[in-house]
Amino acid sequence: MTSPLEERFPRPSVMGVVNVTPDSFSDGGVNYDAADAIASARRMAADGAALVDVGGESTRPGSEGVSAAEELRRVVPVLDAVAGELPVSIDTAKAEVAKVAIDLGAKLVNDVTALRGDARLAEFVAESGAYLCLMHMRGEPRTMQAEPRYGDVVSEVTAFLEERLRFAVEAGIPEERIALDPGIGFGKNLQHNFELLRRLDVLLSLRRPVVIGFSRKRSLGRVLGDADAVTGSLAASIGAAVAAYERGATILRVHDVREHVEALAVARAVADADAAAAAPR
Ligand code: HH2
Repeated sequence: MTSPLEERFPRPSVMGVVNVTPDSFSDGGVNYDAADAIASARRMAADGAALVDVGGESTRPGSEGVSAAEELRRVVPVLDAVAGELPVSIDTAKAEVAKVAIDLGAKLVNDVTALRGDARLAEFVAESGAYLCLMHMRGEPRTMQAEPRYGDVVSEVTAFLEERLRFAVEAGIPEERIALDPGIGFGKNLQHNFELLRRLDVLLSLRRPVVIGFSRKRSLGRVLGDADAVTGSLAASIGAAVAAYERGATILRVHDVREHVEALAVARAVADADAAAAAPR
């Protein structure tokens, strides 16, 4: 029996991003070569990542997606080398890829389609005992940033994730193995992304650990005044991660692990001091 997700990944836990892709928005293909990806994964774990998120398909705005065969070609050598030795998650929507990854030792399936992409994925996660992250995305990567509109982004994202959580539990995945992610930048503009962080308490009312992936996303460049930014800086990413942690996020998905681990350790020390000061004497 796997321990509940919140015990295995206490607040704040850092998830390091290893994109084994030539075309990710955030890192320009630095980990496309398996040897580079393996070295990055090991460095991230040594720097304090609680999880290393390995992905073989970019979901950047405008991207088209790749076949399962191509995704496997990219991620298997990396998983082969590190998934038995480090805590690894697999960033995929494909049951076939998730299955191979878990057989090689991956502990969590990070599905940006929230079990809508592949009908077999829910059943497979249920059987395997893996942890699962369900993420909100409006539309699909190819079209999602074309003027996204919501009535109230926070309640719509929360209602969606509540429905997907119910679906997952009905498919046999224990609730205590599931985390929820509002999907920063997935069919959302700058205002939507910041509103989701500002009112994170609404998503937390579903009583599941929350994952936030704000690292390097374009809203962080745009909020600093660059209207055409396609990425955000490290400093801006850390600001967003600390703000997300302080509003209750559990797992922060980031590209620069050491810097985020250090910043979050300080934010955590402040929260601990707060809790100690509030405790009855
Ligand atoms: N963001 C990206 C990919 N996967 N998974 C979760 N749970 N949350 C996220 O916010 C998230 C995610 C996009 O970032 P990145 O992996 O750096 O880029 P790309 O999709 O272009 O590879």
